[in-house]
Amino acid sequence: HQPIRLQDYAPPAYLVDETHLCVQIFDDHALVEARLVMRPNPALDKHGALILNAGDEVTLEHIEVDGAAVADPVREGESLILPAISASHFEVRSRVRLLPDQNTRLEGLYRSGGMYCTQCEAEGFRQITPYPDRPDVLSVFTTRVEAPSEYDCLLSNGNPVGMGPLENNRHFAEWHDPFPKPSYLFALVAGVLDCTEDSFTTASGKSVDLKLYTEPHNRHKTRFALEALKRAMRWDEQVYGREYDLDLFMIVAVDHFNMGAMENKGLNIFNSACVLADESSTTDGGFELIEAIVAHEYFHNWSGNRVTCRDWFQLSLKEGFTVFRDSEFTADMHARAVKRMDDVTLLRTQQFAEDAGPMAHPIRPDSYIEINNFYTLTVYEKGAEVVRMLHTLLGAEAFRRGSDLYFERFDGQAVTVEDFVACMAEVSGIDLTQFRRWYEQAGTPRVDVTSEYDVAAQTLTLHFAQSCPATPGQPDKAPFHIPVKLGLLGRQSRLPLSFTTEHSGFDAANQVFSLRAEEDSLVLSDVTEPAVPSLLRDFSAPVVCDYPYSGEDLKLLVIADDNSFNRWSAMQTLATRTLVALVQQAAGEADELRQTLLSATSAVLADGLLDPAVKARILQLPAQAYIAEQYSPVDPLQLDQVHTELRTWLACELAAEWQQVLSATRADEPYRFEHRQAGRRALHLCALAATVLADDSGWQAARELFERADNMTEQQGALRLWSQVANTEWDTAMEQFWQRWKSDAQVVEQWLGICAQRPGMTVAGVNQLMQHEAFSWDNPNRVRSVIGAFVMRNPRGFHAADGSGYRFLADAILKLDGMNPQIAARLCTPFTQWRRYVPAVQAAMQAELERILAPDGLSDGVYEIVSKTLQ
Ligand code: HT7
Ligand code: ZN
Repeated sequence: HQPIRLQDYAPPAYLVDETHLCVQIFDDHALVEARLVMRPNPALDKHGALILNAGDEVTLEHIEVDGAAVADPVREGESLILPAISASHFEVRSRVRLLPDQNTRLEGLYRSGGMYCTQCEAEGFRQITPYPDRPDVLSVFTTRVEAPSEYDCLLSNGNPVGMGPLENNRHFAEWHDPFPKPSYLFALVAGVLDCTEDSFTTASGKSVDLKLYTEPHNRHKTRFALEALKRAMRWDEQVYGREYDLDLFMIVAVDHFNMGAMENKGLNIFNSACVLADESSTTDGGFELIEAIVAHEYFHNWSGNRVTCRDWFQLSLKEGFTVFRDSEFTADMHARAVKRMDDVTLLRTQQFAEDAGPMAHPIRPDSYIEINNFYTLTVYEKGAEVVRMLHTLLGAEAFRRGSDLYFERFDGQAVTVEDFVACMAEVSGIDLTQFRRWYEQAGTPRVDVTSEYDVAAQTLTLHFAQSCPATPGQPDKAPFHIPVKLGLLGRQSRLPLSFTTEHSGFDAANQVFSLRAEEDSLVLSDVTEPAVPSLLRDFSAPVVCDYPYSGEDLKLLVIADDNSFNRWSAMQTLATRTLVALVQQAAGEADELRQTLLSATSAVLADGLLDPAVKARILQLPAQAYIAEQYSPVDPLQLDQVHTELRTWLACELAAEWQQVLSATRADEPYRFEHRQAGRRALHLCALAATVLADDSGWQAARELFERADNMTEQQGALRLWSQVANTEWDTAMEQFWQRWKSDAQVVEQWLGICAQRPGMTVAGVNQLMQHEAFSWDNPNRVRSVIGAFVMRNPRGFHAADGSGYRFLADAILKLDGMNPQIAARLCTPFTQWRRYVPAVQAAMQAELERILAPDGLSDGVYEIVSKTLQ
């Protein structure tokens, strides 16, 4: 379990100009022949041994250099070491045997149901053929696929260049990808597939064929993704000036997949759950997610594929930038403020916890044991926030010039985050030296703000102090460059106030203060009345911003802030403070906050002008996971109880108002996925949640909705809410739902999730659920739907006082580690917070962590997380 360090980066000794692959698929094995046209890297004086990566799943049958067989190549771990070569050009040929049917790790070439497919990022290509499997080796690929004729679709990257029959009822297809690419972008698919076709004409008039391949029974679920793809293609042209470059763009849906999707050049491979959709079986959340993922993978064609990463430490270069791009796309397609609330919720509830835990790392980590562990919320979501801050600091126009320069200067190259930031600095003239610390320092910074108002001078002075907690390996942090977007709200007038300031760090046009020092003060003049500051508008930086607001200040922001994101944020702060006071049994304070929360909630419920989607989000209490970050030690069962009690109390106190919302938001038109309708449904489900909580017979409203709804959002929403009241009618409805949907894999996954999250679910119950025909250990979606949902979204079940939830999770991790270590490592997440809990919980979790670490042969992935968690 050796760490790899950024500081040890060395350029590749040899380059690969051409990669010619022949992949032959047989019933019980596959053969891969490779011909690599190589040369020593001209940038280096000395070249040393030729080291290829060869994974443990490949059986080497033959290898030769320029026609001379290498009899006994040295194999050390995943390295295949060949003698140094001085020729200016040379060819390496190899032949290996693979067993795709036995590949349960879903990395390299594997079988998913009736098809063969590949997953190469980050280091899966070495499980296909010996190769310099690193992102800074770019090569032009030509791929021949041979398979039994029944597999009618044989696909790979680029353009098709040949196909035809072979002996023994076999056939072949040949593909050529003219764009040099790293091996992690290689892909191959062979299967009996149905193809839905479409086309797109680029801004410069080129016609691109779009093809979405699925297993035949899923053909009816392809339209939405294709439409989303075309929207994304147009958006990337309009907003970034990026056109698609090949004549063909393909997407394939596969059922067994470790993550959401993969941006292989010209041949994206998707988890079926992240691409297949139709109006009867997909929820509003599902549609939005699919649209975002389709766009994300498409956007990688430039941010990741045409310009790629020099090494895996630079992962956020492509992922942070691409998440920023997909998030802006969604904001433009639907509602900007709502998208911001959803993104910030994810960041605050999960990424902040990661940043405060034992796996905390900068968005550019400086070491890793298993790179798959670093596809994290920090690299993706915080990485996107860092790009967003650049966008805020530069403004849209300069940011676009920076991205144009980046794509133009580095097209066809493998680069670093410094290269990206340097382009942004060059076009804007802004000194981003200090800003680069965002890439280097882990942890969530805090910005503490206080203020004083001088009535006579009409000045409001804001005092800022920034700090950042210590994280593993980084005890002290240097100050960050933090853009704080702000506004003022008059305490009496309840109106936005204008102001002026002389501070050179204040961008008046955008109302953004650049906080660079550890402490700084901003004097705002012409402030005509006492004001409540509205800080960190639109979440202008990924920080915790604290100001000593009174409950009434927060209520004023909730009701009257002209920044709708901050209305939501103020409500989150008010609810968080209330919950923390309740948990800590701070009686007087808790009661006062609770009353203020009640009256703010009532005002929001009565606001007829609010977008229902915004209203639904404002009315949602922050998740328990977020509250658990605010204090320690946490008793998870007590937190769950307090959270439920507060929701119930608000539901009972405002029962009449909720009833009104419930009837006002009933569907009055057939289902369509669009913002206005989705907002209405979200609010309807909020009101239904209150109804179920407030009244013993409230579950009947859930049953009524389940029976009436013409769509999956409301049917599933109703089933989830109704599940809080365990009754036989619910069991019957779940059985009915199962019978209706059991042949739809995506709905079955949702159904399993509802079962696993049901209040009252125990380990015994989950074990029983895992005997159900719908569960399978070798399908990551099913594992996530049952085990993931139970341990991450069922606090009462997972944290059962007898420790059974922790034992269950440790057993699952150990079992999965031998099958699919990536999935096993992801499941370790709930244990990483163990030190935040009360002593009894800590002791029980620690014992399980030690049990996981005990056996020999643990994967790097699980070892890294568990050992760092115990440190
Ligand atoms: N770039 C991809 C990340 C990825 C992945 C995808 C599927 C299976 C395994 C994987 N390992 C890494 C997905 C993305 O961010 O677009
Ligand atoms: Zn990505």
